[in-house]
Formats: sequence, structure tokens, C-alpha cells
Amino acid sequence: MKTYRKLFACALLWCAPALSADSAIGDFNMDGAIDTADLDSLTAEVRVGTSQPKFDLNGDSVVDFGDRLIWVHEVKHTWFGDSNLDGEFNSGDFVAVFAAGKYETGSQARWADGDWSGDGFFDSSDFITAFTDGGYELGPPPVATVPEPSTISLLIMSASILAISLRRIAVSR
Ligand SMILES: [Ca+2]
Ligand SMILES: [Ca+2]
Ligand SMILES: [Ca+2]
Repeated sequence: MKTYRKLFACALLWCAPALSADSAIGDFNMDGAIDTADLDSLTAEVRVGTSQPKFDLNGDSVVDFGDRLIWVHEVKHTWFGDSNLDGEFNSGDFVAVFAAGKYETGSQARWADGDWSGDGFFDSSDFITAFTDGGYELGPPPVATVPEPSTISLLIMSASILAISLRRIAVSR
């Protein structure tokens, strides 16, 4: 049974990047770009709390901060605080958010305006969110050493390998 589980886990690990590339996970408005507009719509969905399945990136049937974490870390491969989404959280992001002029004004703010916590405003709690994430001036997050297959054919191929392996195990018993 352990072998079955291991094979299944391997297939999932190998296929996840292929699925991501083919279905543009995180591009909620389907305009071909994964940008702040998508993150802002995810954040709005978290606040509304209707948990539409298309925003549920971690598959737990709830759309919450956990899905924002997945979008920022896994989909966009960056840090909280990276307001201009250039892959790094640094002083350039502070320049951008203070230029937007929403800090502690009570005006509605988006990601690019400094609302990293997702409550719709830019205040001190956003710095706590960003610095808790811990990416300030660290450059881009480290790249995971997972192979990057890019087409659905790899998904089919790995599913076939899994099926053949399972059949062999079954026959050998
Ligand atoms: Ca979720
Ligand atoms: Ca940045
Ligand atoms: Ca905020």
C-alpha cells in the first residue's frame, strides 16, 4: 500500500507544474497575465467570503488567507510586500506604495497601494504581514528543485507510467 501511495505522490509532484502551466492557475480574469488585478480579485473574494471554487488554490473549499499565500508564494513566486510584483520585496516597493498615498488615510487600498494584509486598507498591519513573511531585501524566493515539464503530454505520460507500475505490482502479488 505504501508503494501505491509513493507512486501517486510522485506522479502528483511531477504533474503539478504541467497543470499549472496549462491552466494558468491564478489568472482569475483570464487575460493571459498573472498580475495585481488577479490578486486583488482573490483578496476581494476572501473579504466577501463566498468561497468561489475558482479562487480556492489550496483545495480546502474555503477561500482565505491560505489561498493568498499560495498565490504570492507558489503562483507568483514572490513575497508579501512585493507591491510592484517584480519578484522582490525591497525599497522600490515602499517608494511605490507611499507614492500611491493611501497610508493610514482610511481610503480603499489594493495590493499595489500597500494593502498586503488584504483588509482593503494600507496601515501598520500591512507591514506586520509583509515582515512576518520575511522576504525583505532577500531577492527572489529560492527556486524549488522540481522539474518543469510544460505540456499536458507529460501529465498523460506520467499517468501511464503510474498505471503500468501499479499493474506490475498487482501482477507480482
Ligand atoms: Ca482554500
Ligand atoms: Ca518589488
Ligand atoms: Ca491592509
